Amino acid sequence: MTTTNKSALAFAGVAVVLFAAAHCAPSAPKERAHRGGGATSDVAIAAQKTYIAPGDLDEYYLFSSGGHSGQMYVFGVPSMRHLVTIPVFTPYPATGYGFDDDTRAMLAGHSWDDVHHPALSETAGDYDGRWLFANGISGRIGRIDLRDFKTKEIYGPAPNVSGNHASAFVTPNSEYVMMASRFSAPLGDAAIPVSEYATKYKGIIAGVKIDPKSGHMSLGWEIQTPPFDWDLGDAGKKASDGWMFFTCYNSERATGKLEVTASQRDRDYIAAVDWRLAEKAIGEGKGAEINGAKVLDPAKVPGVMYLLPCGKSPHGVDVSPDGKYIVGNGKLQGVTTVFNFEKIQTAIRNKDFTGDEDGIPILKYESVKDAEVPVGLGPLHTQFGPDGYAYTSLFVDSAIAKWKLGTWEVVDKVPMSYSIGHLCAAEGDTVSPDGKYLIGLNKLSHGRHLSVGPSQPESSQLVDISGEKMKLLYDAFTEPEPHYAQMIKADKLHPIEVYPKEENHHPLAVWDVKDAGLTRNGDRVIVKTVVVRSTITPTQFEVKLGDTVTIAITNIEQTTDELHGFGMPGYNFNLVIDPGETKTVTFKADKPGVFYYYCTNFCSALHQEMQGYMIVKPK
Ligand code: RUQ
Ligand code: CUA
Repeated sequence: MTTTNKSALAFAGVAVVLFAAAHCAPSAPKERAHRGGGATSDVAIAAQKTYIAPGDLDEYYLFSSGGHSGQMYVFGVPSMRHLVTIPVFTPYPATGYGFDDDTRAMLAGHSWDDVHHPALSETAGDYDGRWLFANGISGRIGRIDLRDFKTKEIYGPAPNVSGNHASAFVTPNSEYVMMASRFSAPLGDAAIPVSEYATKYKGIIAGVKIDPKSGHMSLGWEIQTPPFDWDLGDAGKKASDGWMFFTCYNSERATGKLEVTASQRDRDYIAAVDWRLAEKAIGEGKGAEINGAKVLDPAKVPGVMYLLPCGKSPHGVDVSPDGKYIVGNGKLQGVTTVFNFEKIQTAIRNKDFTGDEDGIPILKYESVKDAEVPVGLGPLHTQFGPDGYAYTSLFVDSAIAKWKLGTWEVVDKVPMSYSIGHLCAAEGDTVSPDGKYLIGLNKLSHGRHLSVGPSQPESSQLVDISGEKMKLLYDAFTEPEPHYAQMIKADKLHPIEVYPKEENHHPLAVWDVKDAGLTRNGDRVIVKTVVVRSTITPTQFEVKLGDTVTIAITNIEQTTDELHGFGMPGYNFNLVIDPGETKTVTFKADKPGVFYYYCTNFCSALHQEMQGYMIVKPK
């Protein structure tokens, strides 16, 4: 199908109308409060399916991106209860994140980012429960350790990657976590005017290498591209292992009002990148050094990158569990386009090209596509079930379509309230999806909850996909602003209960209150501190104005959830120290006076008594 400009604009018009409709939809909280019915009604069945009795546990963890909150939200599924918030790019006083020396250094002065796509680490294409990666638009990737649900590393900003939206996507054995730039920019620091965008601005696709033992991230390779806006990505798996796919819009290389200027062409592209070849080419020294990164020019590395034409400004690209199909979601169309990996390989072998973009061959559309599936208007993202079914979110139709791989038949639709973006099926982007549950991550929630003023919460809707027909089970709400989420079987994770004392090798740790206290070396002061129910030792200490003070706090508890805080409002910090953990905070004592500190985490009946004073003596 070719979509003309007119019909695309018409679809965009429909989107506007639907948005308006959603906003005007009368909310009827009274009626809603009274609906219900007998024990066999749909509502009762849905209630039973989502009800987790007190003390019982959920079957899945849902890791949901927190958008521009810079955090990740963790839910239990099917209850949809919010379990915890994991700060990644944003200071979070509730857990002391961004206040102690280590996490403050990790944030490096940044106080926010925009997280869209979580990526669980994989082994053989399946979630392995080790790490969770999260992209930051600023060109960073955060790594959360699922042993303790804490952010352990922030990589970046990666050189040359401008606007890291198409990220974080991991390869099937967590060899790489991928990045790509949404806002092309001149490479190097040249302030080249936007009028030279089409020729002087470049996009970048980057592979960040993951150390298989430690999870440590380091830049692997970069590929420069024409100034397209790279949007989403997915790694090939099984049949297509070794390849990476990225969608783009703005193949027009336009600037200004992209809404108009970047919607002129009937087709944009999905890039197919042979990441093993990229790795090899960098190893052979084929990259040019730009801003400290080795960057490949795909025109000079034949075979590293191809372009598949895909309907107008495609959004999500998703690879089927067997790796045979690459599904491009053409957000301004009524279809998703399914490409066949084998046909792509044949077309590459036969040089079945229709042209090139800056030396990158364009494969012939008719030779590589298998189907255009009429899913409905505004397809954005696709997830998979265990039984050959695919589920595509439809932003404009505000629905999820269920369709069959191979026969391309659309078999069911369920409405979403309202305007769904991403969707997430249980392990739905692995080589072995679970089915069972699907969550629609909606952009609007208007009228489906108690009003909280002009800014409405974000809405996630739980859908039962265990049967032939999809069934809406539950509405859940959260803070801004989930984009993508991933759902992993709960029994794949084994979080620790405490930090074992034997594993604490912190040089400033003290495990006995007798060893707590202050040591001075010139104007460097170290205060070794012990927190345990219900005293902070020392209960007071004195420093001099101008001293550089490090308070090193060890929580010597070995009981789960016995956290202690160390808050000092006068110097604007709050630390939270988990059982067995040592944290430090370093600051310049630049204000004289008496400053109280106290435990911020309720820990015992004598929690209120956990307090002390720092005296800063004027010179
Ligand atoms: S995007 S609504 Cu930022 Cu993942 Cu598709
Ligand atoms: Cu320790 Cu409250």
